[in-house]
Amino acid sequence: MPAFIPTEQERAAQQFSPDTLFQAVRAFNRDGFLVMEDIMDTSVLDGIRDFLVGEGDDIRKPHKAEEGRATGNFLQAAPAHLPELGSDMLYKNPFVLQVINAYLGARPQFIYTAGNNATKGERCDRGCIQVAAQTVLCDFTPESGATEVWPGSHRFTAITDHEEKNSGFAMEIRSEVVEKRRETHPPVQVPCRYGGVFLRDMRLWHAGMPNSTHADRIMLACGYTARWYQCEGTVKLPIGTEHLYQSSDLVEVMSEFLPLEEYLNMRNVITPNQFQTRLHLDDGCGRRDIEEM
Ligand SMILES: O=C(O)CCC(=O)C(=O)O
Repeated sequence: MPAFIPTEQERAAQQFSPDTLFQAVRAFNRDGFLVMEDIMDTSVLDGIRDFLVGEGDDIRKPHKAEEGRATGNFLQAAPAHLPELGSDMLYKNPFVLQVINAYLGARPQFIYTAGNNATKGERCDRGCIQVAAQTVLCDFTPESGATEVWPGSHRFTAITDHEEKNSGFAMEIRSEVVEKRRETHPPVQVPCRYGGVFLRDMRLWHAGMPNSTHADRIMLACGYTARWYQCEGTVKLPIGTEHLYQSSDLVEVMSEFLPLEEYLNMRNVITPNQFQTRLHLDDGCGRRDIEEM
């Protein structure tokens, strides 16, 4: 599916036209993912990228238990403790918020930030559960480990398709279900240019893929949920940055401001309540901790 790229008029208005929005929302509903390119000036990302690449050299040695120890993949979130780098620009991109408001309903809640650095190696974490807006910090190609997705899988997947595998990090889709789907709707790796944003319905089957280049492949995700979903997750941020993370007509920031040291300890961690809802759902997935899944 080709990327959505704003026209000159849309860029000037910082909004897609109703026609483009219709096509974007239709494609997102159908496929479960959407790529938008040229929706921001990449110079706002250069400083964040350089910081993360440098920091990656220190992180990649002592891997955390839940991550790809054998593979080189690790979580690495936006540096909100260095506000001069502009991480706050990620959650308030007007094109992203416009599409997500149309897809999830008015004034979604911003409930987490995270990021993945795929260096050389294999990893796989097909999972299900909201919308992740992944800003890509280099050109994503099959060689550099562009995310694999299974188009349309968000429309039928259920908790019963999942099982716990060795990684213990997240549930994976049962192999027999995956192989059956492959026969008719095989997966694709989604290319996206530096500074583009890849939206993913979080029910969509997806996998991190090996990066065969020698350069880090980093994406930074902002997670949004529909208001009615009543998600328990909060965005962990350092005290002192409150003025940068304000709610608006387009988004409610579910923030939790922490002392610097606590923020730094939490920054690259996925917390158990991040995706959990207060709803009581019949299939049990609402109350299930990610650790149990
Ligand atoms: O980093 C990627 O390509 C995939 C991201 C992912 O698997 C996730 O955020 O759950």
